[in-house]
Amino acid sequence: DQGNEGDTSVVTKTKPKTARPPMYKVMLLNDDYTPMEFVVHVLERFFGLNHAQSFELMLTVHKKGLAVVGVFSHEVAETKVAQVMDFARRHQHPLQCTMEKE
Ligand code: TYC
Repeated sequence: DQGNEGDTSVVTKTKPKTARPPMYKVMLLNDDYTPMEFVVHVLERFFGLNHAQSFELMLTVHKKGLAVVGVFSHEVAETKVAQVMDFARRHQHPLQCTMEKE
């Protein structure tokens, strides 16, 4: 699209907007009690990361307090959070998982 305002030399382009769904960051929070191996297992099981990636990301959460472990559509993000929270609760670990609009 090329809109030329009257006969001036100013050319403006209107960008065709493709609708994208909002995306959500899923974050894991550090705590003092959840075993490191459990967090690694969670990352492998629910986020499709390999062992090395999971270990590295677990250490990032451990050192920094939290980290984004994935970015998903609202529905998928909600499912991941629910799965992690339920899995942690069933194993009686205080691990917290939250989501936030990107
Ligand atoms: N800080 C925990 C420990 O020292 C390990 C841990 C890592 C817990 C990441 C939660 O999201 C977490 N056992």
